[in-house]
Amino acid sequence: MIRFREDLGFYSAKLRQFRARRIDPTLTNHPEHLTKLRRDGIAIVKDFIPPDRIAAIVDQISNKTDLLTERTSPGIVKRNARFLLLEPEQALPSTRVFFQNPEIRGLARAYLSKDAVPDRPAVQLKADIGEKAIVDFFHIDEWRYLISVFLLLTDVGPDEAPMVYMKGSHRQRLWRIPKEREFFSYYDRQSDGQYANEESPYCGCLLPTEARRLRERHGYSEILCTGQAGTLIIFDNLGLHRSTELRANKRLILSSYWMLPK
Ligand SMILES: O=C(O)CCC(=O)C(=O)O
Repeated sequence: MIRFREDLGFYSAKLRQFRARRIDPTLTNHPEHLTKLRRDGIAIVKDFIPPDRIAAIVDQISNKTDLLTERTSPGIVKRNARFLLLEPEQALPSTRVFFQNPEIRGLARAYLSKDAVPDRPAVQLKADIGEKAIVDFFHIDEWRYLISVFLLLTDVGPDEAPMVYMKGSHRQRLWRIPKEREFFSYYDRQSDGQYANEESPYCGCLLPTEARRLRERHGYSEILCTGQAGTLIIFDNLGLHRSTELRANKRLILSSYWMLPK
């Protein structure tokens, strides 16, 4: 009985999301990025922000925070093998070129809805070589429509912890229903962003064998999200993706989610 009520809750919440989503290509000046996002679940845009602006952001991160050194400032948390500086915009005005970017806003709204809103802006640093995380397993992030936008602030090659994305895996397929259903009951984030319980971080994760079978069955291909500083990566979090461990240097990015209003 409880299970049935939960199922009903999940399916009606999904239906509400489905109704609220409106893809509208007129909201973006970059239909080519929207086409990729819709087709592959991911779009990577080289040279999105010029080098002088990237240098200004990195300078401000070094001068106004201790993210790159001691990492003791309030607002810095460690999660999934990375340090996050949450809500950075006020302390780091140079980041507005990303967080207030009209092209990103247009693309996010074109993909989700004209009412889509940004969420959880952060500076993210991966600095611990060889550290592993649960999100190194292929996973989806949500049951609701959600996209992530990353701006690379350092060059990210194969050794600098590039994300891996399974192109095409954001599409509606039966395999995702139990995964999304799992999120609906488990993945209740508290207001401070912490996970609701010890099991929640595993929600949405696949074992490597399951991921391989899905890739083969559906013909998904993997893309390694490398790029130079200034590259923009925008992806659908309902598609399968995973982080990789840092093998050299560091990876510094700005990140933000976009979602339908709650
Ligand atoms: O940071 C990454 O490389 C992967 C991010 C990820 O797995 C996520 O946002 O869920």
